[in-house]
Amino acid sequence: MFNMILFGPPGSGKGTQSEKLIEKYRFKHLSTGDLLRSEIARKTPLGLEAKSLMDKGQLVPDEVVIGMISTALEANPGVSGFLFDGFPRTTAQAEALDKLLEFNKTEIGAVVALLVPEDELIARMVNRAKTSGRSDDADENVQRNRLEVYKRDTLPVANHYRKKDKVVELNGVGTVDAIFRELCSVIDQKMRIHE
Ligand code: B4P
Repeated sequence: MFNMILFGPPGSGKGTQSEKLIEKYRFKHLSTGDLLRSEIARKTPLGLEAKSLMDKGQLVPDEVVIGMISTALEANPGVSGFLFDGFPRTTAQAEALDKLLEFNKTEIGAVVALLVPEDELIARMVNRAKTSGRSDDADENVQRNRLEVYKRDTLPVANHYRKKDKVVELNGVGTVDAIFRELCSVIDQKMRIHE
């Protein structure tokens, strides 16, 4: 079993690349952003709480997302690997994930971080707002807040995995296909080591 985390700031292309990776490697895709948006679409109590936080560019509480991931892991026994997209976003989430995986006698094989400059991130989110219908994309103040939250709460997650020697950094600027090729070459190499 090979599990990986696609790491990067909001708008860095995690969702975009995940779609291509799951097709090629048949990972089970676990995107906390997608799981939360599905709760919002179904107007569940969790979704209503999450929406008000996401619309301000804030993170949803750790216990909520950890609970969602724990349920998803239990619901998918026997898969060849998980691709975590947008999770973990805090050190507490990373520690909880490590424990959940250890309990299931597995671990994270690689953390691939997409590096994209801030101006490019804002430009992409402004562009995504035209078609995504996502209320958290519509306002530049919210986008800036998401980047601040990322620097404060999420960047430390990279250090958590750096200490375990799991992080590979990739340039996230370029065509989607060129970035995908680079990603595949890192994953193939990590999978060979993991075998
Ligand atoms: P997410 O759904 O994770 O989304 P994201 O970080 O905004 O975007 P992503 O990196 O996936 O970018 P995409 O491929 O779309 O989070 C949304 C919110 O949910 C968070 O702010 C938070 O409130 C909440 N949340 C989620 N997980 C949580 C957690 N674990 N804990 C707490 N709260 C959580 O790419 C962006 C745009 O760029 C797209 O338009 C795309 O077409 C374009 N693009 C992609 N690659 C490109 C390239 N190479 N060149 C040019 N454009 C590109």
